[in-house]
Amino acid sequence: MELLFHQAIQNPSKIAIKVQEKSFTYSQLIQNAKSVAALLLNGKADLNEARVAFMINPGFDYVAVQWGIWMAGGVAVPLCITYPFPSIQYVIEDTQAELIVTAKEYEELLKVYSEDPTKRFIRFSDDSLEEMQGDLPSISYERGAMILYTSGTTSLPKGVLTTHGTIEAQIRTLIKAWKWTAQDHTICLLPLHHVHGIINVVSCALWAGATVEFVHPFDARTVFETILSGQVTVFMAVPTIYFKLISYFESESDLRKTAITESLNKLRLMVSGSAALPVSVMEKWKEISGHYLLERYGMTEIGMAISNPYNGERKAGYIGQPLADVEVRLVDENNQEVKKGEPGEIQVKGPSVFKEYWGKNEATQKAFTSDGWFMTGDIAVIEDGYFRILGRDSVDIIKSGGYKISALEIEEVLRKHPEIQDCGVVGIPDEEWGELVAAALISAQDLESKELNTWLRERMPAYKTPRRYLFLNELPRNAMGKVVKNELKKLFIETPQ
Ligand code: MCA
Ligand code: AMP
Repeated sequence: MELLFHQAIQNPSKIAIKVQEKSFTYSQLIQNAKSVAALLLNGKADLNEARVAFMINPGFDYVAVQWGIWMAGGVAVPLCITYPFPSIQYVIEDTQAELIVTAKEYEELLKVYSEDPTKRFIRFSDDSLEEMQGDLPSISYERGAMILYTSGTTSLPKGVLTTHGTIEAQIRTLIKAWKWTAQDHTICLLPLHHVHGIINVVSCALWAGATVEFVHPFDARTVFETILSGQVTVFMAVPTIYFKLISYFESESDLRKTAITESLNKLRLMVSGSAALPVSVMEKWKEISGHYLLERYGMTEIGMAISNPYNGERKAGYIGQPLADVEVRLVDENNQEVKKGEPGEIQVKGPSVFKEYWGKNEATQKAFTSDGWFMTGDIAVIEDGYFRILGRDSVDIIKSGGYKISALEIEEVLRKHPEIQDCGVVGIPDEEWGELVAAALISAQDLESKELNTWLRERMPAYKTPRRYLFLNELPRNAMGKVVKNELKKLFIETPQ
């Protein structure tokens, strides 16, 4: 990642990060990152890929700590700031994090680790950060750099390990495709425990010497206020955010609408991804902003792989064409390339593909073909040279608000509830969220959904908690006794709320 810092060093007095009224230059960022590295190294020459879990709000300190970990040779493990303790504990234990860095706000939540002699617990505040200088290790591309957690077809989330080389390849591809420059100014409103916020927004902007303005937590009014200030050039979000922005825009006065439209018009690029962009949202956004949203496709394991063009036609309902340096193919169930115009699974190869699922050799092996293609599980077709997603090969993966959620993970938690005998979780289509998590329950008595949600939120993140419940006497099953998820989906859709 030395090149990431190198670009930053070239623009020392330029504003790298803005958070509300505060601005931070590249030289402050580099200095603080070096001091964090020295603090983490604590006299050692190299962290040698020790996992460093950190829980810090999006902003200057977050980036300084992430860069500090990379400079010191550690593996960055960003903790989601809205997770309840059991979800955090899973990540810390699964990564066997040796160092834990926390902002003041999360000290209480993580305090059990301050008493753990096997871990170094660091209460982070930049006031306590002395200007430290020290030798930094030189780090080769193949070394591990980051672990991000993703839900899949197993009940427990998997850690996706990327190397310095992977991350650099992911950034370089996007810098080139979307023409990032030092003149850019972007807004970061996405969570920073996923690729979309970390790589596409923050890392690309800082690699290019641009400015990242943090708007956190997401709030439509603040987003429009920031855009109205006239500096923003690039904007990236998930479809749910565009949906929310449209709703807010429609509630504004005509005068405000005109002003917002004028300032949106001045941006050079607006991107949507992480979930399918409904054509209706794309069309409405075009009316409001004058922009054809650039829709692209990616995954935690591969970064971005397919994108509509920067110049050229952006097709509604399509994810575009393979990005430079990313090999993409569509295959049938025997891993044979499909004929022209036929649907197949998207498989990806190239330097931006992750190294392994952390500590899960079998899962890693299963995720790749014998000749090294990563199997995404997404089914697509190519029409007139553009890829169109048709669906996924697993009904157990749900995309809601851009978050990937495993139905199996939720079922496992629900089954621990003393009143629940059995359950089945599915995703049902929803205009705003893409899909909503819905749970069918078999219980001794009908449970209050409010109480159930309170119980669940102590055990899983809010965005994974079911939005709809259905109490049944039995679950629809096939002859083998397996729950038929498509039947369950139909039941939800047919049952009035
Ligand atoms: C929150 N709520 C939800 C969800 N999230 N309901 C259904 N589905 C969800 N996913 C509920 C909350 O529980 C709450 O309900 C109410 O909505 C408001 O919650 P809040 O947290 O305030 O919502 P928000 O701040 O408006 O959040 C919406 C959001 C957020 C900003 C769209 O979901 C978000 O940041 N999504 C982006 C996720 C992301 O970055 N994905 C990229 C993954 P109540 O009021 O009852 O409490 S990386 C990836 O996918 C690949 C690499 C790629 O291609 O990018
Ligand atoms: P994640 O594991 O959170 O990185 O989510 C990756 C998944 O998001 C992909 O496998 C796709 O199923 C989905 N995805 C990402 N971008 C798009 C898109 N533009 N259209 C449809 N699905 C998408």
